Amino acid sequence: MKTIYNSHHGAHAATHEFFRGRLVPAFEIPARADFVLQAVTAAELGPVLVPVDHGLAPLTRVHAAPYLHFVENAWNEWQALGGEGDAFPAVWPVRGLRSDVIPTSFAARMGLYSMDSGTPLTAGSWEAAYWGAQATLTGLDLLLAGERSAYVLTRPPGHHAASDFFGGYCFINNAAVAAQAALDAGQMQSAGQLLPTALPIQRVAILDVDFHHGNGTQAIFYDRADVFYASVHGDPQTEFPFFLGHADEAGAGAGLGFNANFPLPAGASNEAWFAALEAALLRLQDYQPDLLIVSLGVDTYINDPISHFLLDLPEFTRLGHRLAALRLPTLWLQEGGYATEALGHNVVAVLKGFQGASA
Ligand code: Q9C
Ligand code: ZN
Repeated sequence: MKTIYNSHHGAHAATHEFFRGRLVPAFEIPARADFVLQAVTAAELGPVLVPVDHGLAPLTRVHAAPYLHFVENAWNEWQALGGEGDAFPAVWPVRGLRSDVIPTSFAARMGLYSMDSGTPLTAGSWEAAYWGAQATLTGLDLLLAGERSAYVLTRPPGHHAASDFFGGYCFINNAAVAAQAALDAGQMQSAGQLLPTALPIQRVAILDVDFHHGNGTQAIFYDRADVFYASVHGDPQTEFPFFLGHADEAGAGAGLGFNANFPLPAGASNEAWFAALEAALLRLQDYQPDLLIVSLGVDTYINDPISHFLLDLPEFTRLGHRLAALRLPTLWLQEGGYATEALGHNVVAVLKGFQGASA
């Protein structure tokens, strides 16, 4: 399996984040990807490639242009204002306040385009997130050319980012960018505008196994039938992102029936986790997707510092093995996982489990 490594990830390097209203050392740090790269290399998973630039257009297919423009320029705005250290939002247009008039104030726009104060905006946030999306698109290209799977090693993660806001450490929703680009490639193919590739894609499934619900991914495709989203995650009653991810969120309009959430209580057993995964996979197989995108968060790990599931190496291997049995072209995207030193071993266990079972 090839790895596409976002070699720009280190540009996004926060020292601190707000956690329950206090500044604490950041969890989503460059060392995460460094440890994964080390483990992928040591395990000889396969060649490691760098991203090819596909430009901004594929990002604008799932993100609002004014939002992308804001994130791209936010650090310069913050610097021009004399901002010291990383930038954080502190005020949001919640119920009854207006979000149709866009204030000129930088602080106000930080709030308008975000969902939480736990996501520091740093000097290189845009660079890292932009190249993460490019790494994702480069991985998709490999699948479109007929490869069985590819792993995108990137940070910051993506699944909490919605069309027009960042949050949960995420700026660009890589899973959404990939799903949309795959459908767009399928469209061009049926219109005869592209050389036929191995895969004509009309239906994409996103399976999100990160500990946290992927509110951004769900929201982007909520009213659509061409992307099925399924997630197993900590119950939003007690876990971030709190305000989305309940079991009754089934999709809306044309998308009704194409969203499936499987929340589990904090501390859920591995047996319960795999039972939820099976329920998600039943739905996913019913959908008969042409392509599988996995939002691979390994913050389900028993020793993760901010999450509360109990998976360990054998369970990660089992996950990879199980997903191989779906026999689908599979794009793996790195999302969360904050037990930094174990991160690489956990990811490699999943991917080796997949590869072993695919061989
Ligand atoms: N004040 C991912 O795993 N932090 N994001 C909660 C509560 C948010 C995790 C802080 C955790 C986001 C991709
Ligand atoms: Zn997570």
